[in-house]
Amino acid sequence: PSIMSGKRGLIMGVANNRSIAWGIAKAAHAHGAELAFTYQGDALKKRVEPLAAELGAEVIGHCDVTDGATIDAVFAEVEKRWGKLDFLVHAIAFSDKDELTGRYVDTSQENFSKSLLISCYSLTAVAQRAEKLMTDGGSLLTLTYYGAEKWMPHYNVMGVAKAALEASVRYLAADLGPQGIRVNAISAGPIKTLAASGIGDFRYILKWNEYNSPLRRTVTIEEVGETAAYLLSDMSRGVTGEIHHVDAGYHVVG
Ligand code: 0WD
Repeated sequence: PSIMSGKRGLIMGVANNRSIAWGIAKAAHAHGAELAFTYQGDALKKRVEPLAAELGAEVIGHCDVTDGATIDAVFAEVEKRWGKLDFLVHAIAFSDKDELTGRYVDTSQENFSKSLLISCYSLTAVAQRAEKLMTDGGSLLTLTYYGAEKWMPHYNVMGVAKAALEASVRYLAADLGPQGIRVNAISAGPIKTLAASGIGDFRYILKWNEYNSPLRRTVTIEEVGETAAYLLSDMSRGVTGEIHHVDAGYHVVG
C-alpha cells in the first residue's frame, strides 16, 4: 500500500520544475497523495499549470503570502473542494537580491521586514488557516537552510529569517500538537533553483558542499521529496517540531 494514499495536500512555492516544492510534489504523488497547488502571480501560473496537470492535480489559485486575503481565498477554495486538508508544504522565501551579498550588518529595515514576513511569518499565517481544515490531524512542512544555525557567506538576512522560521516550527508544533497536527522542517543542502540564484557566490557554495559533505556531493529535489513524503505521511506520526537535515550530511562537518 502507498504511504500517502487517501491523503490530500496543498503545495505552496512551486516556481518551475527545479523548485524544491516540485520535488516534494512528485514524491507525494508517487506515494499516492492527491495534490493542489498555489502559484504567486500570473507569470508563475503559466509554469505551475502544466506541472500540476502532469500529476493530475488541481491548481487552486493565486496566493501571495503578503496579502492575507489571497491566503483566505485559497483555503476557502480547498475547503470547498475537499472539505478538509491532510498536509501542507510551505516552500516560500524571499529577500532582496541586493542584500544577499556583502554584509548582514547593512540590511535595511524595509528588506528585513519583507524577508521575515514572506520567509517566516507566512508559515504561521498558513498554519492558522490549515488548523481549521486539518480536522483529522495533519502534517505541515517547511524548508530551511543551515544558514539558520551558522554564519554562511552572503545568506545574511535569510539566515536570520530561517532561524526565526525554525523557532516557529517548534512553537507551532507545541500549539497544534494537541489536535494531532505535526509541524516539521527539512533543512536542505544547497540546490540550484530560481531562489538560490539570487544568493551571492552560489556556485562556490555548491562546490564547497560537494567537496566537504560526508557523501561528497550535493542533494537533489527528488531526495528532498522522498524525505518530505516520510514527514508528510503517517510513517513519521511520532515526529513533530523536528528540523531534519537532507544535506548529504554537511551539517556534521560545516
Ligand atoms: O538551495 C536551495 N535552493 C535551498 C532552498 C536550500 C534550503 C532551503 N531552501 C528553501 C528556500 O529558502 C525556500 O524556503 O526552500 C524553499 C523553496 O525554495 P526553492 O525551491 O529553492 O526556490 P524557488 O523554486 O524559487 O521557489 C521559491 C518560491 C518563489 O519563487 P521565486 O523564485 O519566484 O521567488 O517561493 C514563492 C515563489 O513561488 N514565493 C512566494 N509565494 C507566495 N507569496 C512569495 C510570496 N510573497 N515570495 C516567494
